[in-house]
Formats: sequence, C-alpha cells, structure tokens
Amino acid sequence: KLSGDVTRQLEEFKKMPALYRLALNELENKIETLKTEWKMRNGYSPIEHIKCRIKEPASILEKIKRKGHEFSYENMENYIHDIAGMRIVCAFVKDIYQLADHFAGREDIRVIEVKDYIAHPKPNGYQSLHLIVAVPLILLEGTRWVKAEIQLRTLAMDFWASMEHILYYKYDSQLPPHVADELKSAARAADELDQKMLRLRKEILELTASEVDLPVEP
Ligand code: 0O2
Repeated sequence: KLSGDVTRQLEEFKKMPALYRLALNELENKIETLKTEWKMRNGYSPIEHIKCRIKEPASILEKIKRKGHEFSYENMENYIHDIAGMRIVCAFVKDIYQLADHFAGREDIRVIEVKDYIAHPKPNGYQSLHLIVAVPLILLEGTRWVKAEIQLRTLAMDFWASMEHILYYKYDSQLPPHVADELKSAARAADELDQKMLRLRKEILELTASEVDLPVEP
C-alpha cells in the first residue's frame, strides 16, 4: 500500500499538466489584453509576438538531472520554474524593461525572480530578460499561484537564441573555441543591430516631430 505522502504526490503529479496549461492560458490572455490596449492607446504595441509552451516530461526529467537532483515532485516544484513558459518578443530593448516594470506593478502577477541576461549576457552571448512569475488560478479548492517563466527578448536576440538553440544548446561536448567565438561575435552583431534600430527610430521620431512640430519622445 502506498504511503499517504506518496499518494498525495501522485495526485499532484496527475493534476500538474492541466494546472500549468490553465495558468499559461490565463497569462496569455492577460498579455493579449495588454497588447490590444496598448495598440488602441498609442497605435503601437511594444509586444511583437508571444509564444507559449509547456515543457515536455522528458525535458523536465533531463533538467532535474542536469541540476544534480533526483526526480521527485518536490524537486520538480523547487527547481524547475519553466514548466509553463512564455516568450515575449519586442521590437526594442526599452520595450522589454517597460513591460517588466508593468508586470512588477500588477497585483495579478507576482514577480518572484528577475534574471537580467541583457545587462549581464551569458558567457556564450545569450541575451534575454527572464522573469519567474506566479499567476493565480481560482480553483474549487481555492486560489493556487502557479509558476511560469517569461522570457523577454528583442527580435534580434530571439533570432540569435533560436539559431543557437538549433546549433548547439544542450550539445554534450565542448565546442571548438573558434565556433564558440563565432557564436559570441554573432551575439554582438545582434546587439549592434538592436542599437542601430533604436538610433534609427529616434531619428525618424525626430524627423516626424519636426515636420509637425511635436515634442520628441525620450
Ligand atoms: P528549453 O529547451 O529552451 O526549455 P537556474 O536559474 O539556474 O535555476 P535555468 O532554468 O536553466 O536554471 O535558468 P536559465 O538560465 O534562466 O534558463 C532557462 C531557459 O532559458 C532555458 O530553458 C532556455 O530556454 C533559455 N536559455 C538559457 N540559456 C540559454 C542559452 O545559452 N541559449 C539559448 N538558446 N537558450 C537559453 P531550458 O530548459 O534549459 O531549455
């Protein structure tokens, strides 16, 4: 006969995919609302597009192992924060921080942790702002706050990260140094592209403002 604790863990484990899926749907709705409202207000939304995914069981197991833990429901809850994952792709870096500030001020999203790989890129060149958040799910048993990871990136950062993911991420052996250097230099190129686009935006805004005599946005 299974002990009470194991039975409870099994029950939780069975409910898990549905809970994460529902929480992710809630989060997606919030972001869609925000996107539409921003567009109606300013004619422009800082959100280019969003993508959601639930982590595959095999990938959860592999990540717990990679982090040096045994598989258990507790370890999964404690160490894996990105079972529900959302990626928000923005046009400009300043949009990313504007969104992160917005999330920090909301009552229906708790920001638990911020990992700023834009200010501090990973050694391989990876850039993104990661937020570990919790969103409330109103269930019959009461309110349950479910964790999710939001990755915020520019289009250029997303291009680099998607390519790197295809090419190398989770590749088991060491990369030859010249390949690692090339990847890093591609990340710098993405960063330069972001900065160039921001300069262009500023110039275009200045031109538009001078034509119609409007104050220029900072
Ligand atoms: P997948 O397959 O994309 O889901 P920690 O903060 O140390 O507890 P964690 O969760 O590894 O652990 O934190 P981190 O570094 O914030 O990474 C979370 C996710 O960010 C990864 O999930 C990737 O999606 C993405 N990521 C992080 N580093 C890189 C990188 O160097 N290149 C790319 N392309 N993506 C990266 P997974 O589960 O590792 O992978």
